[in-house]
Amino acid sequence: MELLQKKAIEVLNKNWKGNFSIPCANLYPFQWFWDSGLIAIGFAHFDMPKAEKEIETLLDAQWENGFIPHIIFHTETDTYFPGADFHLSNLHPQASKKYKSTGMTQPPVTGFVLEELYKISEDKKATLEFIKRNIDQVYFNHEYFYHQRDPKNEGLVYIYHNWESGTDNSPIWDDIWSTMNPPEYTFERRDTTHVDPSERPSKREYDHYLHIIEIAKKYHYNDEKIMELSPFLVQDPLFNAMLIKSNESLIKLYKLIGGHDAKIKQLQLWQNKSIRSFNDKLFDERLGVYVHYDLRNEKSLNYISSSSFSPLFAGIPDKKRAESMIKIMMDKFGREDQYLCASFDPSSERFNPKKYWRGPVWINLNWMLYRGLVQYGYKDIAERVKKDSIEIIEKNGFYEYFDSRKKVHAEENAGYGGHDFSWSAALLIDFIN
Ligand code: 2M8
Repeated sequence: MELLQKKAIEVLNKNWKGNFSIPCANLYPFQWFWDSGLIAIGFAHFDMPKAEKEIETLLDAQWENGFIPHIIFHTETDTYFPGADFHLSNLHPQASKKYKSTGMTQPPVTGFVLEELYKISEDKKATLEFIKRNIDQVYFNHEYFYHQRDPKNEGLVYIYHNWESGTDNSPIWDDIWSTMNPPEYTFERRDTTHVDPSERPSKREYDHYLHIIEIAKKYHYNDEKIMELSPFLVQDPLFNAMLIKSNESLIKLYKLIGGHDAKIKQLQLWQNKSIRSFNDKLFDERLGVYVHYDLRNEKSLNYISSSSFSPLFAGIPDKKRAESMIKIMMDKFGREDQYLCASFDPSSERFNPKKYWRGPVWINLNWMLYRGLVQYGYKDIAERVKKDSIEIIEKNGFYEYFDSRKKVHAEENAGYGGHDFSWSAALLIDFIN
């Protein structure tokens, strides 16, 4: 285990660029929102100044309206498409003047990351000072979500692009692609020069991704216009669970700091409404798990994915519901010949164990699942998730995602996508400490 930890530290230090981290070389050469948060948790175990700097740099790119972008383009490299010249964040009048970025966001992990840093810290006083300096920006980000992304005032925020979900080519989005017919754009993909194309989204999928951005750009990334016109408008259980988990952390941290009653009261109001709506609207009684809701077409997207179980991490289901969800997870995803936890329902015909978010195991989702299972008292299953996560890294290395079928790991390298991947390293460190 010591050797594995040493290697993980090497990966993080290699991907550290002086004031932020890249997810991995070549494939992802900039700073990504939720990667950054999860990477900071890893650094906190052995280099707190880097953990703090990672978060400070992320927050430094916050827009004047509280929005935090999903990619911050710190350099000019053209090894990634679509880059800064495509996204053109400066179209938005309140965009950061200091950094070029995208005009979309990602799962809001920063609140709970601050709490993790505090828990890990051996110098709580100093870490609390760091939190004091930064927490209001995170609060401002939540305010943005509740004011700009919750048109029905339900406490559930929408995402307007699959890249905002973090689960880019999930089979769930296929239902939305079938409602669209974007032009066939001419562009040069860069991801498929770094990674086997069979492990990445298709060209036609990219047409859809670009088309949504073109619409948002046409209206200068104006939230109201996006809400009105984006063909993709989804209430995502993973995204909303991250927001709820982060709300809870902000409440705890503000209490610890003291003197922030108004903010605590507001967070509590958001939190109560969010949890109520989440349970009422996003739970599918027939499937017995949480699902996505397509706000544009007003219908549930009834599929089971690893996002369906992420509400456990945020303490959203009651005990009875949690119990039946975990049973479904074990029946469908937890067979002995499978590693926990595939990113999409292995019994579905849309499942693909090699293709990115269509089936492979992801360490970040496993880490959340592990925490959720521990919180609900499912120690044995939690241990299996942890053991599986460590084992697939030990066997293959710090890949971006891994085949969920155990037999493949016995025969060949079953790690896919980017290699020496930061959050796989960071969360491995957290798993074993
Ligand atoms: C993947 O997404 C990017 C776009 O954001 C891409 O494919 O180019 C996703 O796995 C996302 O969740 C992740 O944050 C990003 C960087 O690791 O890569």
